[in-house]
Amino acid sequence: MTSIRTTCAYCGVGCGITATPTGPRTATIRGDDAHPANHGRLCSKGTHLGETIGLTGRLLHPMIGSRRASWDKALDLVARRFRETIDRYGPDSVAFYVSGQLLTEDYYVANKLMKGFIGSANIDTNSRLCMSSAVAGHNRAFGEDIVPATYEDLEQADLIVLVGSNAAWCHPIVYQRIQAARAARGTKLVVIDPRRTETCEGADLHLPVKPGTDVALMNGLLAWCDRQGLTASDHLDVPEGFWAHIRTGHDLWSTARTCDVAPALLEQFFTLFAQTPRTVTLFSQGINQSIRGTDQVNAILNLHLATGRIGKQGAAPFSITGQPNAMGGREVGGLASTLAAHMDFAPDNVARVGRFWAAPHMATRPGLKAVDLFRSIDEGRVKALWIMATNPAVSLPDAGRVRDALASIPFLVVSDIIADTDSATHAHVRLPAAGWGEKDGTVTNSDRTISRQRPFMALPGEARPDWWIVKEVARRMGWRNAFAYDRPADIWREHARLTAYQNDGRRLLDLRAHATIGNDAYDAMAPFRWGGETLFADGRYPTPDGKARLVVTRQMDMQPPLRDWPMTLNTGRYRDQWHTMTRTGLAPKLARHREEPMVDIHPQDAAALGIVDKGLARVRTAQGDSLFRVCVSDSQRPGEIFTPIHWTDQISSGGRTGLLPRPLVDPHSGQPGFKSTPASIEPVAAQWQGFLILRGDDRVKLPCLWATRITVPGGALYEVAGNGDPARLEACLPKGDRVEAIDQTRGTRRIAILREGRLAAVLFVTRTGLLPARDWLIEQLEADQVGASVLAARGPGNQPAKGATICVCFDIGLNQIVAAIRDQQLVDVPAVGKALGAGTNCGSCRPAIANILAQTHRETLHAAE
Ligand SMILES: Nc1nc2c(c(=O)[nH]1)N[C@H]1C(S)=C(S)[C@@H](COP(=O)(O)OP(=O)(O)OC[C@H]3O[C@@H](n4cnc5c(=O)[nH]c(N)nc54)[C@H](O)[C@@H]3O)O[C@H]1N2
Ligand SMILES: Nc1nc2c(c(=O)[nH]1)N[C@H]1C(S)=C(S)[C@@H](COP(=O)(O)OP(=O)(O)OC[C@H]3O[C@@H](n4cnc5c(=O)[nH]c(N)nc54)[C@H](O)[C@@H]3O)O[C@H]1N2
Ligand code: SF4
Ligand SMILES: [Mo]
Repeated sequence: MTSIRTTCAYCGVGCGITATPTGPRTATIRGDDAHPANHGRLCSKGTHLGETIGLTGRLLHPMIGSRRASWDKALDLVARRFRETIDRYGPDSVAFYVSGQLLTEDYYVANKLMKGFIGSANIDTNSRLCMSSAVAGHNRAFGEDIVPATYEDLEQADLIVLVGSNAAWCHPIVYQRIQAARAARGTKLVVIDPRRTETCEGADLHLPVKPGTDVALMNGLLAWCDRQGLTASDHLDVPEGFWAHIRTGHDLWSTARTCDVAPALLEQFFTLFAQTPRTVTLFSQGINQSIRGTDQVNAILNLHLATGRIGKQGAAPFSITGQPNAMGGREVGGLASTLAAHMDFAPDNVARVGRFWAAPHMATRPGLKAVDLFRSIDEGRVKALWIMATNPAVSLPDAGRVRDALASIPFLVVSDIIADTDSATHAHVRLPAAGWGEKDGTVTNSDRTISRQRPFMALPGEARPDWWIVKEVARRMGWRNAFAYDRPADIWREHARLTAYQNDGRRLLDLRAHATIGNDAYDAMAPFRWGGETLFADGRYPTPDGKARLVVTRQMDMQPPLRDWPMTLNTGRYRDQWHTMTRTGLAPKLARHREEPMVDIHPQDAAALGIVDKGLARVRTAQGDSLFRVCVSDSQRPGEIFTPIHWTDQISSGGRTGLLPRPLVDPHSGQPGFKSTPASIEPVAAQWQGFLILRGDDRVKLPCLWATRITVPGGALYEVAGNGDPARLEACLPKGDRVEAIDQTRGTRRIAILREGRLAAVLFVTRTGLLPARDWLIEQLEADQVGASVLAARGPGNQPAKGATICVCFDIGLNQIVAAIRDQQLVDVPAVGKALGAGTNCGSCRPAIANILAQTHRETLHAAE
């Protein structure tokens, strides 16, 4: 079979992939050597994309309620209900909520329909939760939403600062490029994050700042540079009082106190920064997801502008984007606060875009931003909503209220690739979208590189591309000619023409070279970067006077912890899962790195509250509460806890992080402050613990306190815990020959269900005893001839348990790595690679291995003393 070049489905690094189909729904996935983002490398998620392209859980037909419907019926219904709602209540009574996981072409069509034809700007995107503070910050400073940096800058910089970014897990290939640059030329790396993440492993400095103090830090650093005579105002518009503000109260000691880091550590960072003009500062959600996110962004941009670290190779501020097409969405103007093609709602822009689209009903002002949008449903103002490629019932703050809103809205449409998501459950109409490997179009990555996503599989069932679905609804609403697209290339050309339309150099986003691209050239399009290599090299910015603008940013006062909510809840990502797990959750290999949603807590806090490692704890906030498995870890600061965003009602009875954050947003961007919510935490006792391994894809709801599901080869593993009689779990066991073993003294019960010599299920529960490792039992799902001896839970060789999976590619567990380090006296990551293979393929686990090495060596030393 021929190989197809495409782009990874996941993060904004935008790695090129070569996919070679090996059957109708299988493919070999490799990194594309020729792609400028990754030069052939892929992280653990990209490497294992092949495990997620089967049809498990797919939505394959349009559904009206719980009944299958034809496309005609479903599209007619959507068009009719939107039309009726608009006729009755006006254009602002309807809304779209879209996603950075749409392709640029999909996004363009949805944006055009809402803003030019329906006549409302009520189209917002999950990028509101992700990039909107960066967008607002760029607009304030540069006059346009421009990311000036490129990945090549990472190879030319002498200092790289990561602020609020766990790149080792979230942008792994960027992180590997940074590590390669360090190895090649000694580039220094500083990480600023309240948590000691794997990204900090091997960094030159880690500043564990108090959350929400990044403005103080950046202003303190700017004051330091100013005192050293390193600042200048060329090409800058400096607001009155800017320097007076920076020169007051931003001394090293005050800054150290505000940020709660040691003055000596801060001084080391400031000195290094001052000495190193070629600096790239990468920032991500630790900066954006704050109720002062936009000011935090501008504090970073101020620093780079005023110290001349911009417009030069190896010196730039670098907002790294989350989703594969977060940037493409910004380019078409898919946020409620932007219009189209990097234009805002200024009257001449509205007129210009209106002319270009020949639009009958132009929106003239910004629409509702995500959090307000869902609140407006509650208030009865938005009555029809269409959600595409996002799962707000999980991912919005105060998600409990969002679910209520979704359950109450008069008309809800969801376009997704998966049939049952927490959001789709409430839909009146579900539309089956084409997924990765089937869809066709373009994406823009973090460094402005536009790449093609190309199909290498046929559309399954009746799935259709998102652009097709939207244009069919638009045509049924009466706008046939304006939405007469036959293929993505038609849309791409129109988008390119709009970026160039009456532009006259005012907007840097200008794709005029693509305005007349042929269909074949579009198909063959190689990755290219718009805007050139070193933006702003000439010192000119897309503002009216051509100058960049410094913005006065003030550190907000930090409130002391509240009596009822003494902890601060921080939320974020795991290395091997993607958001709400609708896709990564299908891959057995990706499941084993973190099998359950955990709350990380500092040992002091755990001890004070009676919380134990691997026990259960309930996290509460004013919005809601959820259960988590406990991970006691000194990588947390005291008083701060961390939970992952990935788990949903579909796979777990707890771990629902989305229920917890407050719906407070940044005043400029509307981005929620996901990274810090006042919270409390308490231990939860369970009388018994256990696990259930089930053959097949089916999902069961287990009647107990704690149940979380992961996919394993051939079936699923549920971890369970509860109170009362565990026997009620047995009702969930499939039929078959039952064997069981009971140990009364420990309260242990082991049950296996066998069918035709194969394992259908095993259930182990215990009140006081230990549970065996799951690995061997899981392997038995794929074995022939399983007998009653399966209850022993181990094979003849008595292999030791592997422990949590560290290296996904070679399936190597923590215990194996520790044993090898001890037995073979391994000293570094390459040595572990040589001994076990671990870390020698995708490399995502190399920071973890470095961490294990350091810890094992510390423990060995300790034991020797
Ligand atoms: N594995 C994986 N990778 C992903 C994703 C995924 O779901 N899984 N999602 C993608 C998407 S859409 C996004 S947006 C990116 C997000 O990528 P990141 O932003 O790197 O990831 P997060 O885990 O959300 O948060 C980053 C860090 O911010 C820190 N932080 C919290 N508060 C503060 C603060 O006040 N100051 C500072 N300086 N730091 C703080 C947190 O402790 C956390 O370690 O990842 C992308 N890549
Ligand atoms: N507490 C907390 N909450 C957060 C964050 C945080 O750090 N903390 N981070 C926020 C951020 S940065 C982000 S980006 C969001 C992400 O949150 P979401 O966007 O809600 O998460 P996903 O799971 O990526 O949802 C994508 C959905 O689209 C579907 N899908 C995949 N491909 C396609 C396609 O081609 N077409 C269609 N129509 N559907 C498709 C998937 O099955 C899935 O249901 O979460 C935000 N929420
Ligand atoms: S870093 Fe990983 S998830 Fe991100 S684009 Fe590359 S392979 Fe995909
Ligand atoms: Mo994101």
